[in-house]
Amino acid sequence: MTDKKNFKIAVIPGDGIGKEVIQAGIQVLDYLSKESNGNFDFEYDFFPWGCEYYLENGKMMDEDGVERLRDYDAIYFGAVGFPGVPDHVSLWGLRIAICQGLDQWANIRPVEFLPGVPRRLNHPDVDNLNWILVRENSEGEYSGIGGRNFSGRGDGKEVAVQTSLFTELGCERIIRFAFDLARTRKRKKVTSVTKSNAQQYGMVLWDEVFARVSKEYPDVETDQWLVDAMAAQFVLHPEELEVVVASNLFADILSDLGSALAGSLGIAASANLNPERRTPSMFESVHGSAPDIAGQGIANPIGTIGSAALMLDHLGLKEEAKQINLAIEETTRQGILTRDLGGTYNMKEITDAIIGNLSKVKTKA
Ligand code: GGG
Repeated sequence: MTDKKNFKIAVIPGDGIGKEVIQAGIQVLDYLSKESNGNFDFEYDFFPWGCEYYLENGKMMDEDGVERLRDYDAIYFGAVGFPGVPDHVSLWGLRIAICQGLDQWANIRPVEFLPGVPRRLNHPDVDNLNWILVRENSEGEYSGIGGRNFSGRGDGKEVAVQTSLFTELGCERIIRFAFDLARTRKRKKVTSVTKSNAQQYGMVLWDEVFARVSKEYPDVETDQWLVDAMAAQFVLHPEELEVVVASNLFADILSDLGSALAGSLGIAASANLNPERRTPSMFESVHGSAPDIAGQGIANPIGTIGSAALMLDHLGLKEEAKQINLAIEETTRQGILTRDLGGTYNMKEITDAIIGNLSKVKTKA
């Protein structure tokens, strides 16, 4: 365990079900800190940023928001996006502003097949599947470079340019991260995903960097796929997947596919990491704000609680991180499931069950 005992966490519930699931995650964190008998605790500062904040203040977060987050040990994030604010405004004004502003360049998104969850995937070894997506989180298709021409070409003749940015440094650091991660896994394998037949500049650079870096990891198996074929591989041969590294957009799409195959987007956790630890990392479920079910108390908290486990692991509380994951598994094994997984339980019931299972699984963690 880490020497540090008091962790300062910036909490950004954000929008929609983000506000609900983040409370479930905090309940789990508080339970663990209480049970630690003073070994560690969490001090939370809540930030009201999000779409409501935008409607009142004309901005998704304060101007100095990124700077104010710098001194925290971690950021715990709910979700962003709500009707009334254009999605590109809310996403760029909050999540991307933080990820890019704090150089959280590695986004990891484990795909976990939990026991007791009805799978969408028909695979003989479905119970033993799990893999991890490594998403480049600072550039690629999310470079934000481009523009629209409003110069009066006439109706129906507007032009928009959206440029992807691939730098050798950006490619190298994420590819190296994926190889280092693969070395910690049972099967040491990295799959690189691009579309370099069609994207002949940036993604060819990515491929070249992948080939160069892979030479330094002779103990790690490699393969390379085009993103369309990789989408099919997720369904047809998921047993071949271990660590999958891809650009910002491609890994975002593939992680939704992976978690849907495992049962639901509601169970997918993620971490936006600054691996050098120069800045705080941010932990959030993969799912968005789900306005259609917001405020009803029926959202699945597993993705957000699983993200708390990734946060504890990052903070050095490895046993407690494992304990959370085992408690989640135990809960789904017992058939305690939200509606997205075919169950009838609400968010509070699932959260209480996970907390109830934390002590049960403690000795196994
Ligand atoms: N909790 C994740 C979340 O709110 N995601 C909203 C979203 O649209 N994200 C887009 C992205 O991650 O690229």
